[in-house]
Amino acid sequence: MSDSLDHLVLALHDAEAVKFGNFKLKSGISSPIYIDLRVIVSYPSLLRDVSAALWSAVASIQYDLICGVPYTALPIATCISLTHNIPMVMRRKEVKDYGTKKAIEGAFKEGQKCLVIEDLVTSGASVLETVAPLNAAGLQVSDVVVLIDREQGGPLNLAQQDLTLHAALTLSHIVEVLVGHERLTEDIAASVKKFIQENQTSIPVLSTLTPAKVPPSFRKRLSYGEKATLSQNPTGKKLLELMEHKKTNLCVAADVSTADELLKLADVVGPEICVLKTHVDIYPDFTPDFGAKLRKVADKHNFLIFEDRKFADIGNTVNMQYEGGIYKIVDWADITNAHIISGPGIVEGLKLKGLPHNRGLLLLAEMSSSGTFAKGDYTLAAAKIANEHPDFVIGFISINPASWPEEPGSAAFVHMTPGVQLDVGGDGLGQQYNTPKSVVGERGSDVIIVGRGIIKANDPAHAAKIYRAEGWLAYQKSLGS
Ligand code: 5BU
Repeated sequence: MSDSLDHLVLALHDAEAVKFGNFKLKSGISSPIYIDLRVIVSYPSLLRDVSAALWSAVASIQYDLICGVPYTALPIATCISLTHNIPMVMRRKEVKDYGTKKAIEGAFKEGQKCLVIEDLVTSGASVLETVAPLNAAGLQVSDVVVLIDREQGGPLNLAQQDLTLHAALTLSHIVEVLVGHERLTEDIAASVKKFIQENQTSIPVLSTLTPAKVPPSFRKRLSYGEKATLSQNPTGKKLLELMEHKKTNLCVAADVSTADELLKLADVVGPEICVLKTHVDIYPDFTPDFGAKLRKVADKHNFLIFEDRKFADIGNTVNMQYEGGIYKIVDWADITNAHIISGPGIVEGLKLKGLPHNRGLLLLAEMSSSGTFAKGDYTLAAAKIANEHPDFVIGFISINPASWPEEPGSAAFVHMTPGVQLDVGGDGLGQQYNTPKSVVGERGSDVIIVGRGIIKANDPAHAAKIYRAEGWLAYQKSLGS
C-alpha cells in the first residue's frame, strides 16, 4: 500500500468519514463500522486526494465519459472531470421511467464508453441503479471505480453483471492502516473482519440489465416477522406479526353496497386476510354500532380494519374529521391513510388523535390510477414525512416501491398496493391492475389489496383463498425460501 493511500486513510479517519463503534444500520443490523463519505465535500484537499486515488485505480482503462452515482460521488466525478478534462454525464435520480423521460443529462453519443464512479460499494446495488439508465441511453459501461469496497460481495455481484469493479481502498486495508497507526485496537479490527464475513450480500443475475429488470431484491427483503421487531407503532407491529403467523399478505377491499353486505363479506373472507379495507362513506345503512360489529368479526378471524379515508386537509381539520362526524373513524379503524398534498401537518393533526388509540397511518406515496400525480419527488416527499413520524406512520400505499431511488427509511414500513388482479389490465375508469406475483415479487410490496377480483367473483371465499396463496407464494419466493 502506497504512502499516499495511507495518508488518505488517515485523512478520511480525521474527517470522520470512517468511524468505529456500534452503529445501527437502516436494515436494523448493528455494524462496528460506519462509513459516510458525504462529509468529504467540506474538505477540498481531501476531495482532491480522493479523486486522485480513484483516477490512479483506473489508470489503464479507456473510456470516453464519466458518470458519478448520485449523490456522494457527484462532486468526486466533477473533480476528476475538471482535473483531467474528461466529459461527464449526470444521472437524474428522480426519473424512474427511463423510456420517456431524460434520465441522463449531458452531451453524449450512443455507443460511447462510460466509466461509473462511486464512493462506497457494499452489494453494488446502487451502482446497478446508475448503470441501468446509462445502458438504456445507449452508453456502454464495463468498469466501475469506487473509493471504498466494503468487501461484502460487491465485486462478485458486479462481475455477474459483466462489470469490473476497481477499488482504490478496501475495508480491510483501511483497518490495517488504522491499526498500524494505533488508531484502532486489534479487537475492533477483528470485529470488523467478523462483520464483513457475516454480512455478505448477493444480487440475482440478470440476463440483460434493463431498468425494468432492476429487481427489488437489490434491497434485501426482511421477513414480516423481522420487520415487526423493528416497528415503532403498535398497530404496525401487530399487522406484521399477524401476517407472519396467519401466513397471509392479502387485504380485501370490501367495496360492497351496504354495511350489512360488508359485515357478511368480512365473515366470509376473514379467515384468509390480514386486513379488511373499507370505504365507510359508501354504505347507506351505516349505523353508530357499525364499528363494534366489524370489530367483532375482525377479532373472530384475526384481521385489522383499514378505513381508506384518504384524508387530505390541513392538520387541524383532519384532526376533527378523524374522530368526529357520524363515522368516528378513530374509534374503530386500526389503520387509516392520508395524502401528503397539504404537507407534514396532516400527519401531526391525525397523530394527535390516532396515537392515544394506538392507531397507525399509511401515507399515499403512489396511486394505482393512470395519470396519477403521486410520483417522483412527491413519492420521495411522502417517504421523508414518514421517516419523521415512525411512531405513527406504519407505511405507504405504494405501487412500485422497488423503483424508489432511495431506501424508504425505516425497514419496518409496510407497503400496501391496490390495483391487483390475477390478470394485468384495467377497469375502463383509470384503474390499472398488476398481478400478486409482480406486486410482491418484482415491485417489492408487502400487502396486496384486492377488491373486485374477490368481491365480484362467483365465490368470494374461494377467490380470496387463491389470491392469498398467490400473494404468499410471491412473498416466500422473494425471501428466497
Ligand atoms: P379494485 O376493485 O381491486 O380495483 O379495488 C381497489 C381498491 O383500492 C378500491 O377500494 C380503491 O378505492 C382503492 N385504491 C386504489 O384502487 N388505488 C389507489 O391508489 C388507492 C386506493 Br390509494
